[in-house]
Amino acid sequence: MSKEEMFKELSDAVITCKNDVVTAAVEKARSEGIPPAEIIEKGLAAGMNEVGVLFERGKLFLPHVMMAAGAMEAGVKLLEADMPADSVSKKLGVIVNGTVEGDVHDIGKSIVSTMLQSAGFEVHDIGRDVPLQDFIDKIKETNADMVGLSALMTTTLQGQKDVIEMLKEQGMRDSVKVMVGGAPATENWAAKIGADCYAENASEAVVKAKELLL
Ligand code: B12
Repeated sequence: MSKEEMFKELSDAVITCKNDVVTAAVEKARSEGIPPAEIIEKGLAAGMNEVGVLFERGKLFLPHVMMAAGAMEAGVKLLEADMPADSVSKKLGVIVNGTVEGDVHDIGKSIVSTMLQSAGFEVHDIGRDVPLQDFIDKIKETNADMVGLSALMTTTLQGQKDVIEMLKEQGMRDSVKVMVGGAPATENWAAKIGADCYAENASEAVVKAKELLL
């Protein structure tokens, strides 16, 4: 089976919403030596995006989306063991990552955390629907070099801007880099709110974090 066929199988497995089908497809791809990051981004996440498109067109309903999200999470969990953070080498930097207040979407944010961690960053994932002040508190507590702010809805994007304003007000803006992401965020939005960078997906987040912190 070619790599492309394997990615299609992973993507279709997420669309079927069945955890065991996803697990089997992940095991197969893994045994073929496909790197975990590719299995996630080109296979599982592609399937989840397809679910999003079908949902937006009214071809699928919310329970289906929730089940697909569960199946995707099961697949990612399986791969997390393959991407251990290198605890021996010096950490590349400390990153606080979370989804802003009012927003419960966390699949993409969690993938970003996993990939940053496996690239060698110390990641503090503070979850979803996170009160904005909690980002500030966690940055202080961990002496973070960077904060990642995820928002999946146009209505919660504003939270990214608000955190930047709060960092300024509290005199912390110069000591922490801000990376924003999530489907409605864009390069333009990041520039407009004064973020240090925007990344479209988890691999790009790793590249940009390295650019900014190393
Ligand atoms: C799955 C899903 C859900 C699941 C979430 C499960 C979970 N645990 O996350 C459930 C069913 C719970 C859900 C609920 C809701 N959802 Co919803 N959901 C989606 C869906 C279909 C897919 C999102 C997803 O997981 N994609 C797959 C992942 C891998 O991609 P991703 O999240 O984009 O992440 C990647 C990048 O964006 C980036 N990234 C993400 N975060 C970060 C952070 C940083 C720092 C960086 C650098 C990069 C980065 O990297 C990731 C990996 O590559 C989207 C549709 C879509 N097209 O996005 C709607 C969508 C986001 N939901 C939507 C809505 C409206 C809702 C609800 C209000 C219910 C409803 N009426 O549909 C509630 C929200 C409640 C709330 N207060 O938050 C709307 C938002 C519309 C808007 N206003 O903009 C969307 C766009 C669907 C739609 N068109 O209506 N949803």
